[in-house]
Amino acid sequence: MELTHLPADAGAEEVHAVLARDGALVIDQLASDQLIDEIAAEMAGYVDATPGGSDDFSGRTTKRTGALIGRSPAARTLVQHPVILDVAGRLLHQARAYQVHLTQLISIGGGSPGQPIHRDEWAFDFFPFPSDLHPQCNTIWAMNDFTDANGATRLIPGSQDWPVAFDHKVTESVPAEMSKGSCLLYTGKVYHGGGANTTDTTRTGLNITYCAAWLRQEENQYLSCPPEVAATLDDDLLKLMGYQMGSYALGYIDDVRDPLEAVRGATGTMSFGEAPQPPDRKR
Ligand SMILES: O=C(O)CCC(=O)C(=O)O
Ligand SMILES: [Fe+2]
Repeated sequence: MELTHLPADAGAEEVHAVLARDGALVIDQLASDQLIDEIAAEMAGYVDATPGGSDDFSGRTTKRTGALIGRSPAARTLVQHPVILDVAGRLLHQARAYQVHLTQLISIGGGSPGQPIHRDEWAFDFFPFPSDLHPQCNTIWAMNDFTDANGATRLIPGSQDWPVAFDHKVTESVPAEMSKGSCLLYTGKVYHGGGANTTDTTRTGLNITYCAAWLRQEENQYLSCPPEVAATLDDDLLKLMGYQMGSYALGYIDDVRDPLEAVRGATGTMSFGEAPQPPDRKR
């Protein structure tokens, strides 16, 4: 199955429908070159200082540079992209709230081998989520053109319902070739992996992922973004980072205060809010 591409003006309903059907799609040129260049400039020093990965899965010649919310004001625009958030809300609708899971520039160096084909939701300690329960919604924004040769992310569209298997072959997958500024969306269930980079230049993608707010985040947002920077962020972004209740009783501070009070000071709202209702899982 080929990967569907939608234009930048596609609405959240259409994007979500393709994502639910295929497990992945590309929205072409959703971000401007200028915004991508700003993020690259803000992150350049951090990328230079990032070592390669420590194992074959993360990639020994692949750099993973995180903490984008604290380090790159321009990246916050992508973290809060309204269509992406709308789509994430639709995919993760069974949870009361969702949150940022990780922010990471993935720089696959020239000559890097391909990453093993995997599911991102395996990060939750391989918990066997039901096939109709989505814990995670993912994006990779192309910081430069993604080609088959330079390590475009490879995916197996339609594989989101397949049984668990650790030996899928790269030959089963297709490359998410896309131009700079395009956004690959994929669920936590679809089989995929970073492609082999057979060129001598680096392929860079900005991986921004979201998960149900009752799960642990892959990138610890409270510790990755210094408190003095967090104090400058708007409430919506702070909530998205996890300064919100993850469910009726998840995430309060001390005397059952809303976690946003850790940044804003007393707001007078009790964190528990409404007593819990039996869940309507809408499965
Ligand atoms: O960099 C990519 O294209 C994909 C990386 C990936 O899938 C991962 O690290 O989980
Ligand atoms: Fe992945």
